[in-house]
Amino acid sequence: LGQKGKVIWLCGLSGSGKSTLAIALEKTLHQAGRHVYVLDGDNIRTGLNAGLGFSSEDRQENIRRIAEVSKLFADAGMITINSFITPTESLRAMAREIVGKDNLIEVYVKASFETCKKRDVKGLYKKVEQGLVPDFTGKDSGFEEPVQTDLVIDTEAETVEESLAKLVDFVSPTVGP
Ligand code: GGZ
Repeated sequence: LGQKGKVIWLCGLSGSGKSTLAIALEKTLHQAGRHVYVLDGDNIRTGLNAGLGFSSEDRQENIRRIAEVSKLFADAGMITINSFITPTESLRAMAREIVGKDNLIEVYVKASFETCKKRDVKGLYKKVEQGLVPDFTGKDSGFEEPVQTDLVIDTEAETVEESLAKLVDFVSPTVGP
């Protein structure tokens, strides 16, 4: 009865390309008739998690709540695409535990700190340089590269089109119509 929900969890540095891929994947799955929704900082950190910052405790609570919400969405038959830095192995393990390992596909959107800094799509890295962003991931706050992830998308080596094609090919067997 109905379609089975899944959570596609994109992790990686700020500026690595998570949002771009999340939105492109959402469009592709939507066009294939799937009920899909993107969760990201723009709709989570402004609302549900408005009180949370970037200390390790707050990041943990951020990810915990997001995982719980995604689990509910999956129960409701939705595909959720999560776009969050999710900087540590323990946070990623917690998310997998909460959502359930069979319902979560983890994707590492890979780009180095230097590359993200060069791109600086939102001007955030400039502010980081000026010392205006405390606990910034990759600078004063750590980022652990995922060691055992389901898929790595290297946005330094691939075009957006190539990355999207890889992502769609990978997730389609599990979420496709
Ligand atoms: C990292 C920060 C910080 C700090 C603000 N460190 O690229 P963006 O700008 O638009 O998205 C980033 C977002 C990261 O939030 P997450 O919820 O994904 O982080 S975590 O998974 O670690 O909980 C970035 C912005 O917030 N931002 N301050 N100090 N990113």
